[in-house]
Amino acid sequence: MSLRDALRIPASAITDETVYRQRRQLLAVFAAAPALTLAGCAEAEPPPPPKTAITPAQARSGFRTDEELTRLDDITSYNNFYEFGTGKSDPSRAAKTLRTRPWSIAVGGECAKRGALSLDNLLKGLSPEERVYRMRCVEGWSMVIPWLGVPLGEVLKKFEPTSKAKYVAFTSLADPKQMPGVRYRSINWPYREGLRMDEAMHPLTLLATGLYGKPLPQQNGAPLRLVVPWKYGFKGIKSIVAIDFVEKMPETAWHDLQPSEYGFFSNVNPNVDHPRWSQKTERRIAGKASKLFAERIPTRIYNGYGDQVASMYAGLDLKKWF
Ligand SMILES: Nc1nc2c(c(=O)[nH]1)N[C@H]1C(S)=C(S)[C@@H](COP(=O)(O)O)O[C@H]1N2
Ligand SMILES: [Mo]
Repeated sequence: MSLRDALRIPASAITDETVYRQRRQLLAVFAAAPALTLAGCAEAEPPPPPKTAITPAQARSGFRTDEELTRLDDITSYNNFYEFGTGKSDPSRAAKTLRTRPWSIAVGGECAKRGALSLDNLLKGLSPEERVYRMRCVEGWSMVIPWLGVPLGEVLKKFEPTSKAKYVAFTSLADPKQMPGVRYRSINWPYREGLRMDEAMHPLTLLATGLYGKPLPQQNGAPLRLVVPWKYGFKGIKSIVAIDFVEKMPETAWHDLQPSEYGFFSNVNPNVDHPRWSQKTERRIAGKASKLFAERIPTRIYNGYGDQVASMYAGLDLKKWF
């Protein structure tokens, strides 16, 4: 077990039976690792978020858009889901066999009520609502998608996060039996993502259960995936199996792979380029427009959701904390 692997175990995955063994492995790894490696892991923490309050009316103004919807066909056949291959058309073919029932999510870490929860219990008392969000991928394409889902904050509240919960860490399923892509080291599996607590509790952040009025197709992250409309698409982690409240900024799959290209915040920002290409414009995959020849349109800061989210980043240097 590498130091990386040892540190990646979500708190909720550590049961009484395994904790002793894992702690021994962890200690062995720490003992073997040169001091420099450990120092290198501890990246500087960003300044604490400003205390802001968003009114429900303000939030609701982000739930709709008049822009043309992306066709169901494109949403379900042009995907990124590396567990099923790195090609855009791989997931729509290979993910059909992913079993999404029964499904449970382990919720743990800094909260009063930890637990392994079934999907049905997790959503109890919450009826999915439809919200039309723009989604912007770091590769330069974007879609407009009618999602079905529940506000993530409503779900998280039930677990009573403690004052130590500064971030929320998410982990995807990584089952090589069902997910052929997991046999390749394209990503250090499992896929992981994270949000700052205020971002996770923000009313625009959706735990999506479906799209176009139907349950999520497997290739789009069934049965539950994250949708954070003001951030690049890769923050929208799919097929979530663990959620952990944590004190320190959690490691994320793309940052782990390429820290210079993918930051923790990943807010859509035309003024901060990806090191290998500009982020100033995007190609909207919508309506009948062809994917390849759609006109480029200017990308908006926070993907156009500035009214709803900019106050969370007041005073934060967006070039440093990209
Ligand atoms: N588990 C997992 N989640 C993931 C990914 C992935 O490879 N694995 N890809 C991300 C990326 S890069 C994007 S752009 C979106 C794509 O979502 P979509 O296929 O539903 O459009 O999912 C994100 N969530
Ligand atoms: Mo992406």
